Amino acid sequence: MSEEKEMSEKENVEALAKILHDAERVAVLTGAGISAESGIPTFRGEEGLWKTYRAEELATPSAFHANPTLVWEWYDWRRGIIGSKEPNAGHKVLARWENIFPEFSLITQNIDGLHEKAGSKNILELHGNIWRLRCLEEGTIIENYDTPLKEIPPRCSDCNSLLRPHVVWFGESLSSSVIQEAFQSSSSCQIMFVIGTSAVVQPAASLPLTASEAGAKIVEINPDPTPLTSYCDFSFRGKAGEILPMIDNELKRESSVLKE
Ligand code: BJW
Repeated sequence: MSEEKEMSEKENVEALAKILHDAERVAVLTGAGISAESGIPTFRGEEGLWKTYRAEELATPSAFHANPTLVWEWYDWRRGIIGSKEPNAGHKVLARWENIFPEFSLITQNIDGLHEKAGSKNILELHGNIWRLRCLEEGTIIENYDTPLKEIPPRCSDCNSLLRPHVVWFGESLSSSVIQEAFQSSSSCQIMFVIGTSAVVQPAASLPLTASEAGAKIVEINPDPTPLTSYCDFSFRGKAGEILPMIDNELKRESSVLKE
């Protein structure tokens, strides 16, 4: 990293920490990138899950209808990876922030459960959770942490119908209460962090635009630019597990200086 870039990143961190110190309403939208440093593959990009598997073969209701075993094999494989991983420094900073801002909203597109594992309590999981299974017939939802699953495809213990992952596939609606709450937090926050998402999947990608239109400052943390970058007040080109602790350390420093 050149000295010039290092300086400007440091200055950006300092400027952001000053704003954050006075903030009362903070919202965060995370995507697969925040879990990349924990060892969980992202979806798109060079190492993305969909370089090997085509989305339309696996993450749609019609794919599941056509071949539930194939889809479940993919989820079983992912559950095996996710189950062995731990939250990283980025997840941990966000868990801490829940306790320091008067209003803090953590909105995630991730289904891996790592925010919860890091200690975050109030999480809006837009796309569901890989550790929950839903009965196709009765709609009942169960938690299941087996890796590997005992049977593929798994079946409901009550009615023997197929269980499906309790996640949101392309063409499916998100939970209306969850997405409503996410838009509400986005439209009322003063600062919104957008971390580790390619910002191409709707309606999640519209949340930062809503925040920006309502006057919030937008902070992006991502090694690569995204369609949102031009709307951002702060763009950190780097890894969430490195940038978030830098911001958090500066925020702690700012708070201790002001207390003296
Ligand atoms: C790092 C890093 C590090 C790496 N630190 N960063 C309006 C317009 C156009 C289309 C639509 C629209 N409304 C709805 C649609 C259709 C569709 C859609 O958006 N399609 C687009 C692709 C065009 N949306 C839907 O179908 C949604 N349903 C819906 O809206 O219902 C109503 C409706 C339906 C149909 C038509 C109209 C209305 C549902 C979307 C469900 C998405 N589901 C998935 C799978 C979940 C289950 C599973 O995991 O198996 O969710 S798809 C997949 O993408 C997953 C993710 O949550 C989601 C977003 O991906 P994410 O998190 O951004 O990951 P990546 O890999 O894309 O990006 C990672 C980023 O991290 C990169 O930028 C890296 O650079 C970065 N990174 N390392 C920080 N260390």
